Amino acid sequence: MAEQTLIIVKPDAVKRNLAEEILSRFEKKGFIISKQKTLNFTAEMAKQFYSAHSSKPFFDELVSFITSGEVVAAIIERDNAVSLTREIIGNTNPKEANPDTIRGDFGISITENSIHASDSSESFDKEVNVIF
Ligand code: FUP
Repeated sequence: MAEQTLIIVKPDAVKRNLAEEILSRFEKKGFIISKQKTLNFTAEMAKQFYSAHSSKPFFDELVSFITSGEVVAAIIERDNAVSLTREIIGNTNPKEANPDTIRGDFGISITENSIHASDSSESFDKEVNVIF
């Protein structure tokens, strides 16, 4: 059965004109893009979106980065969407991500790691309400 997840092409990748290439990787894997939107996060949205990390030492950096430029958000769907998407994006730290994953190929650093993807359907439900 089709499942939905949320991906966000982050400012580092949008600035390098990688959004189309990144979205096409998902289409090639059989995902349907059901909604897509280009936007700028406000600080308020960023704090809500990353609220699970609010006590972490990297929280301010995370908020500052995600609000630093345009992002491209998409709701994508296919069977097993959440776990397959996490495989396609790769390890949070691009230095540890496999080649052929999005973060392995395009990520610059653990903060500027090119893409976000929901890590569960509960996260998807929360995140989608911040963005769409
Ligand atoms: P992920 O789900 O792979 O995006 O990773 P996390 O939920 O653990 O982290 C959320 C975001 O925080 C990551 F995309 C990058 C950022 N982060 C840092 O900037 N520094 C860290 O040490 C860990 C995460």
